[in-house]
Amino acid sequence: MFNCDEHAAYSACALAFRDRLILEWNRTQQRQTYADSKRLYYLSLEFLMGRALDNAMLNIGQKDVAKAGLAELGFRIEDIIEQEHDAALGNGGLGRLAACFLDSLASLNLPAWGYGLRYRYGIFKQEIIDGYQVEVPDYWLDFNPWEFPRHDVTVDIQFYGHVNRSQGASGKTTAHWEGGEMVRAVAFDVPIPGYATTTTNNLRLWSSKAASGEFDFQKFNSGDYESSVADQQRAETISAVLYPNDNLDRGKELRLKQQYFWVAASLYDIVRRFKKSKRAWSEFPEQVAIQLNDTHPTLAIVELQRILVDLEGLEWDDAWNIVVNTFGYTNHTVLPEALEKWSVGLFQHLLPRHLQIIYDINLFFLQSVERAFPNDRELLARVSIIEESQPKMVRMAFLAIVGSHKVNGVAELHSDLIKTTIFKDFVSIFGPDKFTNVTNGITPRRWLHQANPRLSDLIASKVGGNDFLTDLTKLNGIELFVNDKQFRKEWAEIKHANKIRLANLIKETSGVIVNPSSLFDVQVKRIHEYKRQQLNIFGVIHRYLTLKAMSPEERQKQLPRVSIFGGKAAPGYWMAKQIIHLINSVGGVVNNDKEIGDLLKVVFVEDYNVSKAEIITPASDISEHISTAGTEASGTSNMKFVLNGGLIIGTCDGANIEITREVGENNIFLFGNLAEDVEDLRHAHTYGSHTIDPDLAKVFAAIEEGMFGSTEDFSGMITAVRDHGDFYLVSDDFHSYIETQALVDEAYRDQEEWVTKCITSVSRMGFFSSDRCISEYAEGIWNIEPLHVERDAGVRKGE
Ligand code: GLS
Repeated sequence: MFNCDEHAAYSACALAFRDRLILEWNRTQQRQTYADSKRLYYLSLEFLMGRALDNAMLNIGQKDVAKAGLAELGFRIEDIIEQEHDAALGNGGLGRLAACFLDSLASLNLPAWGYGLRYRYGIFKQEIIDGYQVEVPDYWLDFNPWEFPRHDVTVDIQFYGHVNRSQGASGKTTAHWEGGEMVRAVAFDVPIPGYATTTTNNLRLWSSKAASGEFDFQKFNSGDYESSVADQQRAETISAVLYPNDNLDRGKELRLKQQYFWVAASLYDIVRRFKKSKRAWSEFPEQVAIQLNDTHPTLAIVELQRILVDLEGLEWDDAWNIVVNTFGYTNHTVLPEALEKWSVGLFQHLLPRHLQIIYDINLFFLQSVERAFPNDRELLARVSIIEESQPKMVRMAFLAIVGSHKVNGVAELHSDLIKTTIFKDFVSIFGPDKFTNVTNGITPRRWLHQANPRLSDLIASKVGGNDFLTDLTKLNGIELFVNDKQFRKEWAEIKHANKIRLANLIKETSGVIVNPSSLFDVQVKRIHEYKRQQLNIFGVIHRYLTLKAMSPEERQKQLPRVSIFGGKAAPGYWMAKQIIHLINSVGGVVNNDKEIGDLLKVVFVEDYNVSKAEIITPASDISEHISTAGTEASGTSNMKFVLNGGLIIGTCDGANIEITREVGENNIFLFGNLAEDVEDLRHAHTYGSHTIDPDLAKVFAAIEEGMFGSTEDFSGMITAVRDHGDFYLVSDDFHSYIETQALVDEAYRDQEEWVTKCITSVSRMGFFSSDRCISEYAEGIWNIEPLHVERDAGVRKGE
């Protein structure tokens, strides 16, 4: 008999759903073209989508049917879902936000496309070998039923070359970008189904290949085998790999090539679509909104100006008006090491015409500043798009601000910080209205309904069905049941079952056995000094030393805790890799200490990704969002954890602040110094005396005595705090962190009160839906409206 294994069953199931998606995708595109209303284009170098099948089944509303069908064939749907490889075209929060936005855009019936790159290799797979991170390539395209190659949609993209000028009959000079080399962009379309709607939007990912055809037969035939494929390989390199850095710009030429390749192909596509409407160019911003997800796509501003002026013959000022009214820019970080700058020399070489246009944009901008603020040369130097350094650099964030009509941060504190620090001068120049805040959100479909189906069902049973999934403010309906015994019992049972599910994953992947009745303390996110996993692991060591110093009787009174870590370090980020190594080394000692037993376990979950987040998030009791105040722009996993009935220990940073405002101060464990004090503390570290917290000093002593293996391995982490100015304020916040962790223990002992806190918090999380967030963008920045869908009944605009 034909052997249908789990992978074959997955393929069959995926292909069946994909058929359905493609039908709706076609209808949606037809509807949008027919309605001819304004569209949003979301340009992002990262889309961290995760798996598609479960999401497609749930959004279409046919998961039960699939489950029954698979069961008839002898399969469990969970096993089939697990066959799918994560689409991991992103590093962390920024890429996952883009994925949540696509879900909301479709669910809200908004006419929108995503544009990105189809990397052959997504974010690397992380293996932990002897406690160290090892990176393994993520070749995810072996079988991907969720993309449609569009060999009919290609664009040739130019690089290098030189600029000539010619004078037309009218006397007007035109620039011509000539020579250089061409690379072909091929479109791959990924359908994005909305929840409980037939709207299926498009995510278009570009793949690179040689423009000159497959490979050079002439060279091949004359025996020059290697160079016959060299062109092809060089072209394919552009979309080969995702840069694995989060919050870090390394200024590599290939990265700039990726950026131009992607924005040029996307703009060509967008302009081609607009031109079909035969409207006047002045109407472009009424038809097209383009959102820049961070500065990565900023070249789109320059490219559109080039298209309008060089290719379409518009006057500079008319073109620039169109450009500015089309673009919006979202800033996702204030960290200086993440703010993109490209050397003028590299620009000159790779994109000579674009550099000229940037110079002109800068000239006109500085002239306008000079008019408004005469004789302030320092201001001109500070805001110039060109940094007069050695070498000269193009400041991409400044270019993005000057070329956009709105600039937004991603949480209130962050939006305030950009206005008062890195972009302060631009607020004086453009006025405060250009700068706004749109606090991030998450899609409750994936992050509650899909990841935590039992909790989602329990909530639905109390708030009158699944409508809360499209209007998350309806969650407040469960506050009425906070004292309902049966409801509370089911609530606690669900959390426990989720913890058992995670305990099983931990056992399978790391061999460590954890007790699901312990307090599960989770910190999963990219490993970064500013996110302070080092503070967490130092705290864990402090706990271990404290337990060891206790009498056995006293020890037995302590609350058992499992400290769970997960996250990738950028391959070149040495300190982050040291942190991973320390966590694993501490685990190796603590987990095998018979005296300690279940009182403390330390686990590092290998290869943290979206699918693992779907298991980890619903299982946490407390999660850690403990960045140095003022460094984490928003954070989004903080929202996911609270939505899934876990509490937070965190600093007054990013969206933690708004979460506190919503859930109430009694339902969150805040600690540490405030953003406004950070600068003074850093200054004091450098210029005053810097004493280390005594409890932290004991932790350092234990590490230096070799309690967790070779001390050399961890010396960098210690000296960063003790000798190199403690930039991330680990010592300053240590005491407050330890004390607050003790409060967490105390609170968890009172399970009745704990459950009350959790239910109350969930009921107040409505604000953090990405639907709210996208609606704010749609109204305040994009000016787009939903296209209401009634199957087979045409289109209603507006409402
Ligand atoms: C980030 C920020 O670091 C996060 O705080 C934020 O939640 C996310 C989405 O806005 O963007 N910026 C970045 O470069 N990577 C991120 O995750």
